[in-house]
Amino acid sequence: MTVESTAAARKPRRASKRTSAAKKPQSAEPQLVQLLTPEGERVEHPDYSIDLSADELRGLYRDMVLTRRFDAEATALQRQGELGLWASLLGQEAAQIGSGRALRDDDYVFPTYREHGVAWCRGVDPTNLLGMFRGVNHGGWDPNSNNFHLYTIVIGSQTLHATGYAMGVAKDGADSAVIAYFGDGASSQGDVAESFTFSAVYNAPVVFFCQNNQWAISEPTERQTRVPLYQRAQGFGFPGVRVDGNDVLACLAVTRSALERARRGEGPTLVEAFTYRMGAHTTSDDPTKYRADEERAAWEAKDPILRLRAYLEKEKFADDAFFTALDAESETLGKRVREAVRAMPDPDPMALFEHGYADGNSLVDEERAQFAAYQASFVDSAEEGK
Ligand SMILES: Cc1ncc(C[n+]2csc(CCOP(=O)(O)OP(=O)(O)O)c2C)c(N)n1
Ligand SMILES: [Mg+2]
Repeated sequence: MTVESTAAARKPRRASKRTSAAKKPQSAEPQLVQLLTPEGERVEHPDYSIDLSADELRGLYRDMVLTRRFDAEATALQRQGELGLWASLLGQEAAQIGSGRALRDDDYVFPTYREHGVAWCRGVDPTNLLGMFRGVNHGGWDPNSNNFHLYTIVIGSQTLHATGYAMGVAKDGADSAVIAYFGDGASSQGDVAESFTFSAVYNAPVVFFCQNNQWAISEPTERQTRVPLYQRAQGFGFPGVRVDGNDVLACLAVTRSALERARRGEGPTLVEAFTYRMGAHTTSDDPTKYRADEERAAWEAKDPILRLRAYLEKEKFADDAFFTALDAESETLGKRVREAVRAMPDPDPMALFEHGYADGNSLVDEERAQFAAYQASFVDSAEEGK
């Protein structure tokens, strides 16, 4: 190696045209489907309309407020050492409640690890979401009771599960639909591309709901794609649409339309919900290390809950008594979750080996025996000390 090349190698790497993430050209920024502006003004969209009663609108608001309260409680519980980890959905309430409320009971959901709002819509008790994060169970709910699959941490893999399930639904001749949630980062996974291919060619009744929350831990969306994510669908032969992910009405309308399309046997749709992760990736992450405060502030102005509240107040769809009662309900929920988590019994350590294989497995049997011996070694030393 020459002196020059060594010196060059030591220089800090400057972003070059080749390595830097290209700034997206303005023309590549498409219009979002929006039915409620950040200021809480109702607007119409030529392809998506929605007509909800005041009661239904208050219902969506209540769902978002209680989900945010639950999420805040879980974050606090992690900080108090009651949970090992928590992945907050702060900022993504509209994307999750809008899409979650578009579903029918017989539809099936394949979530990631952040879909607490969708779980809420499915009727999964929020306390059940916390067992895995406390480390006392492997999941915490029966997926088939609410047609809500267990949380999936292997990024993107649930899109394949959803596609396979949807192909099965079609073979059964049912008119249910399937929805797979995933993130902007997951869109780079091979599994997601494979699920797009399979669902397209088999015309599977599945909706791919991508919450583009702008970040995959510390990687911005510019590192995942050169085109708006929803445009990926075109190359696979099915429609894609970008919706304002902080607008619960638009998320509901767009998801409903995609689900209806799936039910009619017209195949998959990609919905890109353009939103923002207001909090950290998980409680183990510190976003101040990689993103600017101004960015978060800009998104705070588009808060999904505040904009629906502004609309409810302006149209007099909700009064003070409603908001006060909801505050009280939120506190009751927080308290219930806190107490339930603290009361969760520690599992038998040997339960770790259960549920991996229906019919057992020799490797797991070996590991179980090793772990049993290890556990027993503690008992022995305690006995010896007596
Ligand atoms: C296959 C795989 N690779 C890497 C990881 C580590 N990991 C956990 S979350 C995450 C980022 C996911 O980002 P995104 O899909 O945008 O979802 P978000 O967390 O923003 O909701 C990564 C890389 C993982 N869990 N699984
Ligand atoms: Mg993301």
